[in-house]
Amino acid sequence: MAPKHLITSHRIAPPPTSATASADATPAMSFTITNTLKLDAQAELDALERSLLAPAASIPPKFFYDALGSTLYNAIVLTPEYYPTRTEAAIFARDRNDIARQIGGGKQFVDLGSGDSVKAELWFGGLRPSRYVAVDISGSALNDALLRLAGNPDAPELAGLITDFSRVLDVSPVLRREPTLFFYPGSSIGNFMPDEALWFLKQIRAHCSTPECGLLIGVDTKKDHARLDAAYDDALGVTAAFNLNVLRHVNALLGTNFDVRDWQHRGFYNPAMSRIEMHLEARHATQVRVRGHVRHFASGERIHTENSYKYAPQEFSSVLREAGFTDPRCWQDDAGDFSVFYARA
Ligand code: AVI
Repeated sequence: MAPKHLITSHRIAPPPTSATASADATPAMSFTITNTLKLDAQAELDALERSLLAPAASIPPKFFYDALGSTLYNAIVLTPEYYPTRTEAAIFARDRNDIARQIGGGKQFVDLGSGDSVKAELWFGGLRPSRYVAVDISGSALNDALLRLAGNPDAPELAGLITDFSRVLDVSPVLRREPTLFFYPGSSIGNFMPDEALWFLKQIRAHCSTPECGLLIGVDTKKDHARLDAAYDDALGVTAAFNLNVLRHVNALLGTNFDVRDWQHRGFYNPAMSRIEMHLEARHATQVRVRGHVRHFASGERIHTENSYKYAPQEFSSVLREAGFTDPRCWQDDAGDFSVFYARA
């Protein structure tokens, strides 16, 4: 049980459904948000400093997502080149009934990285979850999403957990020991190194308290290299802006003096590693103040900002089995550009 001060409760009345309905006519809905985010800000900044001063400089991808970075990410998914989000949505739309039959109705629905909860909400009709648990690092996104869902008369019981599961996944403070569907769409599993991805899946499996529990997950596939390159280096330069914006965010957090104009975006598929790599490359020799240090960058030197691993369907089925899941089922679009898996505990 989380300490009391980490829990906030909301009790709201959904908006009237017609001009004549009054708030009294509709039952109030309430939800609880638990916060276990032990964000040690100083330790995070110390680690960021070390990664910038390392011989092979890097910036962890979580620093992409300040307000502008999140807006740019929402724009990336609209570019013609970035196929994963719309392809996953098309698979869900086409195969929703079949997938829902495999999962079975009435389960607790745990949404890992819930964001605006829009993807999850589309499953409420077919799955009739017993309750919906939104899990996200952003308290404001989670609060906004649950307030919106509380106005949906078809929404199940609602709960939220603010936590950073990129290191350790612990949803036990909000989980009930009952059949549970874990939902991890969007191919974010690809942003983990393969050993971390396996560890993350094992942690989900460890939260499965009954054999009726399972995982529904979206995974990007290997494909033509030119298409992969284009998806992470779009013609409009949206992904470039998203990548470069991390320097502005780091300046704000750490007081560094990166000049965005000194850097250029590099995003390409590395077939030997089965991953997209994103880097920021110095356009010319430059130096940057990092707290009390000066970091010299040679012309062409790179800062590694993200990996996005791609998995063939058979490969990812094996990873799911290795993590302790059974009977993985896979749905793909006709071109095989994206995979959706459901695997039972
Ligand atoms: C969040 N994640 C699944 C995206 C991806 O495709 O790896 C992040 C991204 N980076 C650049 N474009 C999209």
